[in-house]
Amino acid sequence: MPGFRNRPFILVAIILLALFAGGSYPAAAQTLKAVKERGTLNCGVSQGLLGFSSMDDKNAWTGFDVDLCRALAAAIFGDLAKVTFTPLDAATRFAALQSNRIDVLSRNSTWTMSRESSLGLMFAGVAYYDGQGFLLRRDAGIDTALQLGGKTVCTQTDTTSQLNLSDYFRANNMPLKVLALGTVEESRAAYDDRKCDVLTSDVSQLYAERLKLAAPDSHIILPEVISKEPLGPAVRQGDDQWFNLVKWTLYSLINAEELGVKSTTIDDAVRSPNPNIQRLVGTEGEFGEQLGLARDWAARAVRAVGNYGEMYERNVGTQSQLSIPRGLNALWTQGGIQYAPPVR
Ligand SMILES: N[C@@H](CCC(=O)N[C@@H](CS)C(=O)NCC(=O)O)C(=O)O
Repeated sequence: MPGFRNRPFILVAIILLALFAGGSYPAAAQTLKAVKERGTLNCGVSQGLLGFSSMDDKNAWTGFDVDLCRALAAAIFGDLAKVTFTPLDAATRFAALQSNRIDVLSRNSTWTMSRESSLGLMFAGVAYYDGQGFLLRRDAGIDTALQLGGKTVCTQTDTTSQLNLSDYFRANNMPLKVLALGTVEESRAAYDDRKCDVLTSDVSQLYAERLKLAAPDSHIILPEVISKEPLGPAVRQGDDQWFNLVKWTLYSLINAEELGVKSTTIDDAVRSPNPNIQRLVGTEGEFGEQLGLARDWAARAVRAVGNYGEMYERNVGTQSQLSIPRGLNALWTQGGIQYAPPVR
């Protein structure tokens, strides 16, 4: 029989298939398993950016990016404390993800095409819609970025800020002197020492840096926003389960705000007759199980850090020193563009 003559070939094919299925498929879904076995989530954050990730006076990490990781830890373990933070500079942040040093990067990082197409990473969503701006001394007498020609501008290496800066000056035919430094501390110190006239970065970061200057009120942020900086959590490519878990945890915080579910009302939400709320908090459906988590994964996340709006206001909004208006980060129902697909 012809089939019999082909037996060695079929056997080899079966062995190869078994190796492929056994070796490569499960390897792709290893992150959640590794995190659970380790008992802690490894989260990459910035080295110190007020409102996003910095140490408070009790030496605890605090901020918007930090809370996103605490929400993940709460969703996975039911315990917001099961997370280890690794502070990373702009240059080493993506390598830390590639080399498995961290499970997720939550560090004011902009979602761009090349970071996905050439670094083997994926952004799980937009946690904060930002854009690049300019900060300078009020007494410089400049009120539009188009008057910045010939000025020395401080920026940080290995960031989108550095690239957008040269694009903007070139597009507007303005001469530019750049002072690109390795850390945010160095940029601020150089600006403070008047080694540069202007500081450029994501606007949210300018708000944070201005507060650290000796007299914050003597510095202004110009009205121009010269780029799109959609900031969000990044993961490695090739682990769809983990990607989904990070993405839907972020979305669950945004959906919770839209549904009026807060950290303080989560226990009432569990008894809600609203099917949208029931699916979110796990009293209906098996959405948590499908992510590899407990049924009440989203309720755990909201109980730990609050919904998206609570997380925003506490860290960077009205209840914080930064007082950044919600702007684009308001929900789509409130004039912003934060919009999460439904839990269904
Ligand atoms: N969103 C931009 C900029 C990110 C960035 O690293 N900005 C600097 C400039 S303020 C920063 O946050 N540094 C914080 C740190 O070095 O810890 C990007 O993804 O490239």
